[in-house]
Formats: sequence, structure tokens, C-alpha cells
Amino acid sequence: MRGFPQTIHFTGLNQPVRMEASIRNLPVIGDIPAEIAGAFFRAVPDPAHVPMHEDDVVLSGDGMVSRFLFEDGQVDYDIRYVETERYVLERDARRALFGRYRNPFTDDPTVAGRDRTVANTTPVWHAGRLFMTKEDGRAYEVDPATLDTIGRWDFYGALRSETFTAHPRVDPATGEMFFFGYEAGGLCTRDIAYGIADAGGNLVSEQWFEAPYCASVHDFAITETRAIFPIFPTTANIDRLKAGGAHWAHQQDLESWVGVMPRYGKVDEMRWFRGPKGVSAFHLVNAYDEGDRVHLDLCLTDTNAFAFMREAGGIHRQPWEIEGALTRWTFDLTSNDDGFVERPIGPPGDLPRVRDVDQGRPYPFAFYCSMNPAGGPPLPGGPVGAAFNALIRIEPDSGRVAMMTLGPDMAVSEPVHIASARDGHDGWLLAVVDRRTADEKFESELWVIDAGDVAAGAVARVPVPVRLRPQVHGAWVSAAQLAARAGR
Ligand code: V55
Ligand code: FE
Repeated sequence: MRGFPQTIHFTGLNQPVRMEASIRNLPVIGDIPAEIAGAFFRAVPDPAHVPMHEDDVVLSGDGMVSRFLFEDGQVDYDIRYVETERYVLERDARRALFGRYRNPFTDDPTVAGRDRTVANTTPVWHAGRLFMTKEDGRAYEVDPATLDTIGRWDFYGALRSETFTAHPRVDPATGEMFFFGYEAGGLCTRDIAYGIADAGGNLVSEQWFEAPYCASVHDFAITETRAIFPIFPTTANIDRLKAGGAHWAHQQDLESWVGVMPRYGKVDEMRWFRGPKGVSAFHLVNAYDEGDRVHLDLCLTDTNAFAFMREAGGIHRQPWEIEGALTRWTFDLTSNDDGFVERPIGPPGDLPRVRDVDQGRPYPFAFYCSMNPAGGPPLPGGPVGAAFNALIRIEPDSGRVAMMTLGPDMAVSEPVHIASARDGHDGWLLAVVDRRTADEKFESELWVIDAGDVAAGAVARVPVPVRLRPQVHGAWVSAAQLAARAGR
């Protein structure tokens, strides 16, 4: 795309598209199961303007909210920009005004103090509202029917934290949303806010604590009784920011930490466990209680998966030199020391999903993206610059793995899970699959996959007649949930 840097962040699958669109009645190959009715919302970063700096990254792309709407076996497609304060300022100026990723000291002076967030990471559904989130700011509410931006969300003025995670957790039994915000008190602070919103969407608790250091805290976990905050050594430094440098630098020699507290308790009840040095995980699969023990399953790597965060920390490793595994960390809350038990439970990968009903509980299976050794080199694109080409279904207790493997020149994005009403049926997955058809040319399809038989591939496919830029995360909202919202 003309004028954009010719880096991995703006080429391959990551070529900017910048198009708002609505297409009704997409072609469907095969039959869409009748029980799939609702909306697959996706968060898609797509830079509306040529960035101010050549070294700009995918994570700074303006958030777009996209929707595949399933109704009567038909599928409609929509994509719109989230009209954040930043998007509107830049749209009106017809150019980028905000500088480097999460560094306000590199901004055009005319936007000093304005909201920098791009709301590009996860669509979140809670209490009948749709939010677009990014961890460096507050969420933006979006109308799930029109995709119009409603505005920044602060729980009716109650929220104190300046930030809101892209990975809140909703308890399936209580309907409460558990969330956090880090750098809650401002840039490079160690403040983490831990909050709970009730099933009606009201903020009922917000407590602050200090992390061992100012880290990138991308995800956290809950069990039925506990909240778990893993801290990995990717750190921020205000002097580096003031000098125009990177927000994040990974520190290979710094230890990781995990804070565990009663989920309805006080933050001063937090127990800190000391983990290995230099490790990283962006996404946690799930966590659950087993009496006084807590199991936390995570997509662990031996360094940070993002090249630009490694390089800022002086770590020069190629993507294929990074090791990892789906890993279980088990914490014994009766022990007096700060250690814990680690064991690998599955192949490396990321972008895990469990069924909504399994959140915080023992779970029969999970899904995540991985690499097919026979799939050829990964397609260039996605947040880390190399797209996944396999989709795994794992049963964590037996370790049994089934894999949907894609051939050369193909990629799969994070799936969403849709529950089935049929007894004993594992439900369905939706995932976007991209294919390179020629140099720098890509086509995308939405695949419908039987969650109990991922190795079989798609049971139905929905070709999308426009170019898609890779999503980060998605969310499934059923027709019943959408209807309940409409009647609010
Ligand atoms: C991630 C994504 C982000 C971000 C920080 O996937 C971490 C991890 C899309 O934005 O700003
Ligand atoms: Fe994430």
C-alpha cells in the first residue's frame, strides 16, 4: 500500500485495507448448521493513516470492529472503524498525529493529553453491551447492531483505572465480569486495578495493588474462588519513553511472578509465587481450583513472542528459535515457599479458547492455533508477523490432541466457540482462513468447523469477497443475547 512502510507490519497479510464495508448474503459452500445464529465480532487493527514513524507496529493499527452475522443459514459481513478520540482527531486532520506504539512523547504536540488508545484487541460482550478493548486505555462501547461507536466506557463514572484489559473473564454461573487494568495510575506505573462488574454491568469493586515491576500484563485468569495475575518480564521505563524509545523491552534475566488472591477477597491477601526468568505468555487458557491447589494453563514461551519487544531488550533470536509449550503451572496454597510445579501439557501455540461454560473450571477441551510442520513456511502477517497454520483441539486431562492442518500458503485466525443444543455435541468453531493465491495476493474464507472433529476441517465455508486484514481476537454473541440486548 502506497506510502506505508514496507515492513512486515504493513505487507503480506498485514497490508492495510482501510475499507469500511457491508455485504449481505455472502456465498456459502456447504450447509451452515441451523443452530448457528448470532454474531461473530472480530477486532481488526488497520491503520487509517500512514504512520508518523517507519518502525510503527501492527499493535498500533486503528481498531476496526467487524461482524459476521449468522441468520437463517445466511451470513452478512460488516466492518467499521471504532471512532476513538484518536481516530476522529486523525481523520479530521487527514494524517497521523500519534507517534510510536504507546509512547505519547513522540506525538504531534497538538494532541498532547488526548486519548491514544486504538481499541483494536478484543470485542467483549457483557451485560448486553459490546465493547472494543485495548489494554492501554479504557474500552469503547459499540452498538452491536449498527457498529456505531457509542463512546468510552467508565461504568457510569465509577471506574478509577485509566486502563482496561483486553482479557476480562466472565463467570458463567454468576454473570460477573472480572477484569483488571495495568499502568492503572498512568504511564509506567506499577499500579494494577482489579475490578468486578456484576451481571447487570455495574462496577461493584475496584482495588489497586502494585506489581513487582511495571510489566506488560496482557491476560489474567479466574477460578471459582480465586483471581490470578501472572507478571512476565517485559517491562516499561519512563526515561526510555521520554527519549522517544520503545514502551516495552523484554528482560531475559528478570524473573516472572504470579499473584494469587481470593477473587472476592482483598488485594492484600495476594500470595506471590516466583516463576522462571525470561519467560512470557500473552494468553492463559484457563485456571481452576482443586482444593488448596490452583491449576493455571498457559501458552508459555521462553522469551517474548514479539520481535520488537525482544529487540528493545537486546534479545536477537529468530522466531523459529523460540521454544514453548502449552504449560500447566500448579500452585499449592498450603505451602510456605514461593515455588510452584510446572509441566508441559501440549504442543506450542497461542490464541486459546475454552467454552464459555468452562471459564474458571476444570474443562474437557480447549482450542488454540499452532504450526503444522508440513504446512510450509508461515504466511507473513498477523500481530507477530508469522501466521498460524493449524488449529488444535486438546483434552488437557488425557493430553489427547486433534489438529486441523492447513497446507502451504494458508493461515488460520483465532476461533470462537459456539455451544450446541444437541446432547453430547461439542459445538462449533468459526475461524477465518486465509490463502495466498499469488505474490502479495490473499483470499479469505470463514470456516465453520465441528468442535468435536477439527481434523475434518470445514463443514461449511463462507468466501469473503473483499480483502481482510488479520484479526487479533473475536467474540461470539448468540442471537438470543443480541435480542435480549435489543429489548433492554
Ligand atoms: C497484544 C495485542 C495488542 C497489544 C498488546 O496480542 C499485546 C497481544 C493488538 O494489540 O497492544
Ligand atoms: Fe490477547
